[in-house]
Amino acid sequence: MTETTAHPAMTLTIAGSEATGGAGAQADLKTFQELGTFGMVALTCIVSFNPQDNWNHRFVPVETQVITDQLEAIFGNYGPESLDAVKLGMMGSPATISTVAAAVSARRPKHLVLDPVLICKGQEPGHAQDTDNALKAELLPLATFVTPNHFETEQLSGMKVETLEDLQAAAAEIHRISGAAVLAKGGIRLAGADAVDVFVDAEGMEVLTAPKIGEHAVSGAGCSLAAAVTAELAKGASPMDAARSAKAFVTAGIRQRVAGNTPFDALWQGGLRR
Ligand code: PXL
Repeated sequence: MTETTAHPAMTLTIAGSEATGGAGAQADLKTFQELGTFGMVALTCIVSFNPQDNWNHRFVPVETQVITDQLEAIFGNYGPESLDAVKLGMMGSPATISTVAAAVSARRPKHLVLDPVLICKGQEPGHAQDTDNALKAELLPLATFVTPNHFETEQLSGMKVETLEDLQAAAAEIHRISGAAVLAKGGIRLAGADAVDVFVDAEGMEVLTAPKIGEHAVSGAGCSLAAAVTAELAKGASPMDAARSAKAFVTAGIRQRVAGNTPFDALWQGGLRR
């Protein structure tokens, strides 16, 4: 038997831990593995749901020096040119955003997928305006692909989104201000039988639809979607094809979701397995 060195596509997520395995870095890493890439994680924060307090989030930031250290280890080991695609998930504070922006802009990865996590399920919108502003000012300009949900689409575009036409206009606006490919997710938030997302890049616009599976948001859908886009881009897909594959991955994972005691189920990344 001969030994060889494997050359899988290399993917990194810079994201928060969500201990129950539904969302965050755990969802990203499982998605990376499921889609055949070599996954890496630099943690930005640790989220622990609180069963004694309505499953609210307990949030602990990782010290900025420790974030820098993790990225030094990763990029030192493989070299910036060896990382095929990098995903940015939950940052949680302006200090974390500045640290990550500095580290990433120094390495210039080919694909930088920004999941602009502004709030998590169960949190009140609008409590972290300074984080939203920092994300828009410092990370959005670096992104090559961005995956805002309904709320984040409104925040980033400054537009109200109630219809598919609104979602298309807002996605086009985010593309205009960022230059990035945009996959704006209507999810369960727009009326109608389908979960509708809008993809737009310099080549044009496409509406992606899949029948809604229930009326409840599923934990990990947004994280897994952006991670699947990251994995597909790392393997060489075009942004449009990455968006289509990621939507199919997430739709299958929502169908095969896992239930626990939280008020939301968790997507399972194995949904496309036969
Ligand atoms: O789903 C957004 C999200 C991202 N990252 C972390 C989270 C959550 C939501 O709970 O905890 C770490």
